[in-house]
Amino acid sequence: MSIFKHGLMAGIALVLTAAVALPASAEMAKATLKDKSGKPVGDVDLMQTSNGVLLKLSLKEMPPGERAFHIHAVGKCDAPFDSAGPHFNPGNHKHGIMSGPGHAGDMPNLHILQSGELTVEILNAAISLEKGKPNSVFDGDGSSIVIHDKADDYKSDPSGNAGDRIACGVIEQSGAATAGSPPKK
Ligand SMILES: [Cu+2]
Repeated sequence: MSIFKHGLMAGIALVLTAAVALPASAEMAKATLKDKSGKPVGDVDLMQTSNGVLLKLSLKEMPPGERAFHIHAVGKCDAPFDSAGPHFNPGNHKHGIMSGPGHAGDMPNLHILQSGELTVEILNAAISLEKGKPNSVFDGDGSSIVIHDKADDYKSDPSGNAGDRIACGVIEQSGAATAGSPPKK
């Protein structure tokens, strides 16, 4: 009896340890991208990892071609999306991965297919979904994801000469995931 009890306690201790060992960084977020007419053109699922935030982007009915893809500093997407503010830049750097560390919101250009679709995963190591971190996208005024009419030249400050903003989505929290559970859809 006492051996059984001991075993049970050990089991409980193991479960507790496993729960504590879950990464504190299991935050999830999402953004629904809309064009200037308000039509939904894609989704982004964001997941905190120990190496940054993984963005899973899925686009449809977008104009094909090479287009800039950024995190912008304000979580507000009123067409024509000037409301989203400049690039998310908590480190106060100049724009562009070719001119230094760049903005935290700088990301590689998207190459949207002739079908208007694109599915891609991008890791942004410079941002966080964890509130309170200096590079958290959930700061006082939130953040948004923006796609531009032109490609980012990776050097022109402050916006990479990327032209108009053609799609925008506010980054919203979508709850914390437990290890092994599938991302919410
Ligand atoms: Cu931008």
